Amino acid sequence: MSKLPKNFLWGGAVAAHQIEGGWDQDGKGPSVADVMTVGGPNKLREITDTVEKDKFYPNHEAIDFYHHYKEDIRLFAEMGLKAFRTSINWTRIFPNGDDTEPNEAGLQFYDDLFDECLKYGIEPVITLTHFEMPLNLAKNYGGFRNRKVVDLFVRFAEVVFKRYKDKVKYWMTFNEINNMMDYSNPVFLWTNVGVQVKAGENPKEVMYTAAHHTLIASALAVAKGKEINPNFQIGAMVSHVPIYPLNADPNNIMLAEESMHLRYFFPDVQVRGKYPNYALKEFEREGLDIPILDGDEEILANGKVDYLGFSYYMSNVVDFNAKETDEINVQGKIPYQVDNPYISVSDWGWAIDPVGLRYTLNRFWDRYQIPLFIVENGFGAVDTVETDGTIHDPERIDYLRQHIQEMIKAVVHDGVKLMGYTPWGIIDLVSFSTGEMKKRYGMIYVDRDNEGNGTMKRLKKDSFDWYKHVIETNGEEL
Ligand code: BGP
Repeated sequence: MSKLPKNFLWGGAVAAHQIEGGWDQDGKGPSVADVMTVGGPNKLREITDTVEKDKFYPNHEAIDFYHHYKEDIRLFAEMGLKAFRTSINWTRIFPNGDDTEPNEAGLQFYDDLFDECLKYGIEPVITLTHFEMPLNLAKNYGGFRNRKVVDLFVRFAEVVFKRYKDKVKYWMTFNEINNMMDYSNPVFLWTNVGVQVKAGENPKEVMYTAAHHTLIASALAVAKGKEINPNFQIGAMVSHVPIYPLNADPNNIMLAEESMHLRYFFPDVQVRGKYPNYALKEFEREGLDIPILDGDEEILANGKVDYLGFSYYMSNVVDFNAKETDEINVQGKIPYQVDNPYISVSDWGWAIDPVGLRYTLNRFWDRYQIPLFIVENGFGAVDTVETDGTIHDPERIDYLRQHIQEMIKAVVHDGVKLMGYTPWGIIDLVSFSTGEMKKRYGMIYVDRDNEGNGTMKRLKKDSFDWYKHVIETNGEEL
């Protein structure tokens, strides 16, 4: 059997706001992530309007990567990573989003960070924004419901594209741009697009308005990036949770098919450069007034992405006999969702489905025929440090092994074109949905707890050596 390509990008992924800390250092301004307090399993994180003195904000210090990045990248290099995915904290560059000049100290930080990666031959894979919109743009502009924010985002993109044009080749515009489809969950609208729905508004209309502006911003950024460096590879990034029918009842097949529009809407626009008919029909049917301006069609058509990056953690199942629900939880429950009787779930209720990854890769490849990139996949679990400092995480290794096996089948057996694999939380970090530290993903442990105590010391877990060997053998030995 043939093998994974030699240049396959084995890596690890994080997001600036979940690791950096230094939230107000060297001129950085507050972002939407900096006013989110701690939640808990199945509880939404609380969004505060401003930083309140008596509240704990886990992202403010996170794992202090801002000061530990050299040590951490040395560990990534030891693991053999060929790619490191992170984001640029927008408010390090434009503290308020609408400042006249960028903040030089912020720009310098990423210069140093990328240099450090390149020193070890690690390719930076950069998300322009991973839930890090300037708080000022969310509060005073209404986030992406306001078209002015499109220009401010594109200006930010232009500044960083120009600055890092010789250091970064792989980019993505918005992290998990499609999370906002779950607009009943205020956290997603807040973190994705800086939007809060007001009483009396149609939340779906607000969401699609912000979605349209975000898609325009993404397309304009892609076009701008290609102008600055035609060799850039600029991708989309979506959260992908495939939706299966519970059984062979044709009603369920059709329900699952239709539910998948929730997942495909954003990549359909970003890859194909135009709105899919099912969305235009939905706008018409529901009388949604979306501010699509003259010229927008052209902008979308000129800003198609080069590749599709996606996160994959779990799958969903629907049954048309189930009661339609709009229940809000951190898993973003969809209408008609039921449990999958064939698979188990993690401690946080995430369905563990490695085959779903191969299925996803094939569905995406068939639909889009552009390179794919698995930029997040991982297992959140509680880890225990033994008295001798070792950390045994066999469940995490199992999860990753099974997913990598299915990924290899998709590439080697099915012929899917895949650029790389960057598992999520290569180093422990603040959980996005819960704000916890105890939901750990890393192969490197960080001594820091839910309350913000700990030495920040880094320790290798068993998965560290395991993944190192996987990379060394290019996936031959798992
Ligand atoms: C994705 C986000 C990440 C990340 C991950 C794991 O949705 O892109 O930012 O955190 O999920 O989720 P959590 O941290 O909630 O376990």
